[in-house]
Amino acid sequence: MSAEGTVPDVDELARRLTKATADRTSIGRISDEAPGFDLATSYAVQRRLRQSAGPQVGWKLGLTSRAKQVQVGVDEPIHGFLTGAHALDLGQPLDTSVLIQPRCEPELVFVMGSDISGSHITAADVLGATSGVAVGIEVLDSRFHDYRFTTPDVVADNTSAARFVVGAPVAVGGIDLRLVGVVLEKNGEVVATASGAASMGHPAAAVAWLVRALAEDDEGLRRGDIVLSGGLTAATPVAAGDVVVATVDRIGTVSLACR
Ligand code: 0L1
Ligand code: MG
Repeated sequence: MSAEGTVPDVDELARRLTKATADRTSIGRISDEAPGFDLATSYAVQRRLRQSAGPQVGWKLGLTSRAKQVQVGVDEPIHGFLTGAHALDLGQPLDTSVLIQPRCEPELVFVMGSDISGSHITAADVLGATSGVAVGIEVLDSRFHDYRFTTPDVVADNTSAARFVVGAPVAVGGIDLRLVGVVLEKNGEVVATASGAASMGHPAAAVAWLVRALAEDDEGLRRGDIVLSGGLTAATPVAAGDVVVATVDRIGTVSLACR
């Protein structure tokens, strides 16, 4: 970055975030150095990270629930990408030693059964294009000190994405995703609860928001993509030895052991 307040260099910022991940060392907010750092530039940084991130397996929404927005002090939804390197298999432990400050949150995960794109997509369209919905646990790991960031900071940091695990998908027909109960447990204790409506009123509405946002870049969802539709509760910090369990009524249960 050149002088204070000037538009940051996209390549330099992508390098800085990549290094923070590799070094397992958090960094200061970009927005503190460059008040002119805006959302368009931050999504450009994220696109640069995506170019070198390996095969993409899907997308994620962030900050779609009030609980999440309050936790990090950012009050608008954002989106990021997921690659195979982010994925943990069922039963695979989370290696916390390669992360900076991991947190876990429960997600409803959409598995797309057909391509969907466009700037007028609704929740009903999303449900029609969905082959199944699963319970997921997302592991976040902000590359910024203490999860302190503005919207452009966290967008550039690919919405704090680090790892995720997804359970077996079930067909959505007949299940009102607004009403499903969500329980997040850590080491046998309930740490947070929610219902599906926590994510923008309906998790499919959150995915529709994503599709409309992607349309601005002439992108969309493809058959087989998975979409993390947004953390339904505040995220809980985890360390080696912890076991996190996410349960969603009528959808299933997923657990994640941390070592
Ligand atoms: O997936 C999310 O909701 C996280 C978005 C980024 C905010 C955070 O790190 O909690
Ligand atoms: Mg999330």
